[in-house]
Amino acid sequence: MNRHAFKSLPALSLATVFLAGCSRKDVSGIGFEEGLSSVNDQSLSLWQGAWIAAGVVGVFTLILIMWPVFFHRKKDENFPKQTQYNIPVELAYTIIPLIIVAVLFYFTVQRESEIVKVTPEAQAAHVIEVIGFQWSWQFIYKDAGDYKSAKVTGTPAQPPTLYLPLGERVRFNLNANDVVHGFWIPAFMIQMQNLPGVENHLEFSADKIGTYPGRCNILCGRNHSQMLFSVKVVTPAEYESYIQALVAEEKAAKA
Ligand SMILES: [Cu+2]
Repeated sequence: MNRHAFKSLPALSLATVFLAGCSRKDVSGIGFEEGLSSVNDQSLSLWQGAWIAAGVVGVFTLILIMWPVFFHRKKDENFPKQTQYNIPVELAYTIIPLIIVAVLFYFTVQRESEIVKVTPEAQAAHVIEVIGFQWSWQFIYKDAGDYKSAKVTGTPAQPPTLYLPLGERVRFNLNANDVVHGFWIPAFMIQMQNLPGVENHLEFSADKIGTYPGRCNILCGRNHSQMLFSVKVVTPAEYESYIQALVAEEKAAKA
C-alpha cells in the first residue's frame, strides 16, 4: 500500500470529529423537526452529527474497499508483497476508531445528562402519570387543582389523547401494571420505558402547537401495535380548561 494514503487517515478522522460538532442549522433534520420539544433542542444536533460522522466514515471505508478492487487487481502469478506487522497502519486503525467512539460517547453523555434532569415532584409545575397496560394508556393529570386527579384511560379501539401545555415543562412519572411498555413520542425525540414496579421519570416541554402521534415501542403482547395515543399541544389556558373539564366530568360521574 502506498504511504501517501496513510497521511490522509488522521486528516479524515479529524474532519469526522469536527463535523460532528456542526451547528444543527447547517444540515437538515434527517427526519426530525427542530424546536418541537426541549429534548429536540438537545438531541437534534447529536442525531445530525452522528449521521455526518457515519457518512464520512462510510465514504472513507468505501474508498478503502474500492481502491484495492480497482488499483490492486491480480496482475500476474507472483504472490504480491505483504504488508502485515505494519506498525503505523495498525496504530492508525486502532487509534482513529477510538477517537471517533470517544467523541460520540462524549456528546451522547453530555446531552443525555441534560435530557434526564427532572424537577422533584413537589416543585414541578405539571406532573402527569403515564401508565402503560395491555393494550393502551392511562394518563393521570396530577396538577388537577383541588381534585385529586384527572384520569383519561384509552382502549385499543379508542386511543387516548395526552394534552400538554405549550412551552411549559411537564414531569412524567412512568409506570406499567403488567409488562414492560415503551412511552414514545417520535416527533419529540423521546422514549422511556414503563416498567412494572419501577417508576421512571422524564421531564420536557412541548414547544409547538399541534397534534403528534405517540406509541408503545416495546413489544408487549398480541395487541402491542394498537397501543397508540395522540399528543395534543395546546396553550396553557386551553390545557387548564381541559383539566378542569376532566375534573368536572369525574365529579359528575361520582355524584
Ligand atoms: Cu405496550
